[in-house]
Amino acid sequence: MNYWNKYCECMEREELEKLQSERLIEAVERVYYNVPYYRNLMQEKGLMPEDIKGREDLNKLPFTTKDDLRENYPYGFFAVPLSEIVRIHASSGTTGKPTVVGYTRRDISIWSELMARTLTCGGATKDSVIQVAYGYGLFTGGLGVHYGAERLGASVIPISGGNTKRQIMLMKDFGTTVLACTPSYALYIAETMAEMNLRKDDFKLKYGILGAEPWTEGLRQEIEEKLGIVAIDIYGLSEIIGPGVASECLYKTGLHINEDHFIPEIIDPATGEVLPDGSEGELVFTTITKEGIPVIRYRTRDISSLNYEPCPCGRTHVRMQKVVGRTDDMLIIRGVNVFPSQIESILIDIGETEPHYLLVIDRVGNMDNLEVWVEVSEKLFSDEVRKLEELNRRIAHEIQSTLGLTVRVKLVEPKTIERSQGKAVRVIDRRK
Ligand code: DLL
Repeated sequence: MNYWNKYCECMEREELEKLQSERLIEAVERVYYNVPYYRNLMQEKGLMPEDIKGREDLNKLPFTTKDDLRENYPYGFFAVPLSEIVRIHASSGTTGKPTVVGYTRRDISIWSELMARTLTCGGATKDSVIQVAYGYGLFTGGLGVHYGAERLGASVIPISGGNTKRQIMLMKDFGTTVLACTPSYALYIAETMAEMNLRKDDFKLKYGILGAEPWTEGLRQEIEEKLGIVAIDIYGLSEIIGPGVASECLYKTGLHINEDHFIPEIIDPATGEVLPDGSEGELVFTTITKEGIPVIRYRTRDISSLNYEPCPCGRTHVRMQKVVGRTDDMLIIRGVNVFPSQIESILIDIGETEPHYLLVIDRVGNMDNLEVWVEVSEKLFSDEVRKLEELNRRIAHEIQSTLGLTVRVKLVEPKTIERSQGKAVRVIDRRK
């Protein structure tokens, strides 16, 4: 069994929990003195940093939500001056504004370390040739894996997502052994290979380091079979660090959370109550070493459970069950996080449509496809085709430039979209 940092990854639980407590105390001090948002909230609750004596006091602290981050857009949660921040990433928010996260030099170094662990956990070594086909840019996937792969000492191909045929040609010519991308893109790559009359034996691929979206065991088997690889699930979110929060080992029985940096909890999403080990609920994380944007009890909205049983791989860090769903309406389409409300505000801004829309998501040849149906007025519908085409293009273009997602827009006649008696049904997800 390969470890990147055996000492940290296989630490006795007692020692690990002691370390978590020490780090939590420091983190609480850091946010109290440097982030007015947390200081105010703690003062309102009559809490001083000294009241937190260890991880057993975690549940005295308030939760943080994506909305809290958004309301303090862009830098309200930063705990250091901007001059200490060396990198900024962002992820989708529920409205037009993204959630912004900043990293100090030390944060980047820890992130690289955690990604080197993640890659090693999933079978990569310094001899690997790692093709990073996660998107580079504000999304944390590309650069997160990139820095980890360099820290590991592997050979990194920073190709980013897209351009699939060229991707495949380079994968073959460069002798890529590890593919890092979303599971849906891995499958798309496999299909494109088949269309190009290439067989899996034409490649040197061994492992897939896949994540950023939910995927089933069935999809894993298909990817493993079609690409001839071992496919590993990795999990993370921008607000916590990006990828590098948790990853499967080669036993594939849950994802080890990097507990020396993040303390996980499972809560009842309705009441906020902490649930006993093994229960399914909403995953919550507290970052205990982050400097740029430390977060306390961040509600991920992801549903999972925690398993503290020892893992045959020897790592002692708790395993989270593969994410089974979300408590909110966030959709993940080809790895891009999308809230229906974002599309709604784009449509409202454009203003030439009726306020009735429907998002239809399907998996066409294993690629997620989003079709946006929008009703237009009777008048517009009877107007020239050219006008409709122009509107269609504008909506698709606005969505592409705001969300970075290519969608198909279908303008429909008034009253085409079924009206609901209760809550509006805005999404039909046919992927399930
Ligand atoms: O998706 C970070 C990441 C990049 C993870 C590359 C893994 C690989 P965000 O864009 O902030 O960050 O999206 C975070 O994506 O709350 C989950 O809902 C979902 N998600 C991420 N990984 C998984 C996974 C990155 N392995 C949101 N399984 C999270 C299921 C996942 N859902």
